[in-house]
Amino acid sequence: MAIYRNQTGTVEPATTSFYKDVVQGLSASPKYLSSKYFYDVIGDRLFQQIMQLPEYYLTRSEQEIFLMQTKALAKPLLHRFQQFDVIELGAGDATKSTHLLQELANAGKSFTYFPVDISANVIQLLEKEIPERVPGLQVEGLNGDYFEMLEKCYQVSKRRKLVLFLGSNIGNYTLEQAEEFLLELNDHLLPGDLVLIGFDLKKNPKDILAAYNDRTGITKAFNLNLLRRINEELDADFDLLQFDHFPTYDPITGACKSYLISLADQEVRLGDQTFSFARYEPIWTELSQKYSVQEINEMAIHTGFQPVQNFFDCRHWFVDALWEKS
Ligand code: AVJ
Repeated sequence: MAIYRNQTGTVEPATTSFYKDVVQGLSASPKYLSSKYFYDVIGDRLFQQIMQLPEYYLTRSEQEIFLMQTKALAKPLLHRFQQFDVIELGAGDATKSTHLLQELANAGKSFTYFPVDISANVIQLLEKEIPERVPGLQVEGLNGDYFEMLEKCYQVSKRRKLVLFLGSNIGNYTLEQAEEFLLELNDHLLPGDLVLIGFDLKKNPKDILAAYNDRTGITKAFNLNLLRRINEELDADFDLLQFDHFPTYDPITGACKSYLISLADQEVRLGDQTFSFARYEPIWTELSQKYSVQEINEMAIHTGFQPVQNFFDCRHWFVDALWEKS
């Protein structure tokens, strides 16, 4: 029996957008599922483990930037703005941004930090923990849609904004979707406002593939968790042993794609529908787009921003790009 409960506590999986998205993806050819559904409680926990993996360089590279270049990151902001707010889209545990917040607070600036996340749980934790890490900092967590919450920030204060979108979260968008997202972000800002966006850079394909195919199988479990979640919340009967994890990387386009591969001819039930999988048929589950510095600078211009400064880790594997709204 399905155990998905909506906010009124009733069980009706067939009406949720999760259900509709899954049916649409499994009815398509080739099949696909959206990586945004990776992040339930178990998925959050698996991603925490991924960030600790020796192969998963992204988190450590960006952490190095925030740790080693904190003053340089703060400088353009302190230079331009008398007063400002910092908004973080998809704040997560805010480990990286805390270094910058600390630096800005040390500079004697009083400002508000607005972490925005779709997880209410994450926001509750941050409102409690950030003031403990940065004493005196004003924190106002916002739980909901990125752009609606951005509008809310402007209602609360008319101060200049710095918007953080870190961790290569933008990599889950196709190039087209990323441009669309940045255009909409631009639309929600005022001229002179700043954005700092974390991009994973093109590099040796072996290093990229290893990051999405760790030896211990955590990334495989993370990918398969999507099927486990569908079983649990949408009344399906995927056999997790009959699917394998398969990441690919195309060094020309920079697209790192992960798939789940059906290991047998099989039928899977979802509610009252049945989906057939051929042996070795893939389900595309995730895009983790990699960029060149030139592509990033061009995207800034295309979407109404001016590149201000790129902050790299020592290996130039990752960049936090600072842009100003033109
Ligand atoms: C959280 C989207 C940045 O694409 O690298 C990690 C998620 N997927 N390992 C990424 C992820 C597989 C991650 N992002």
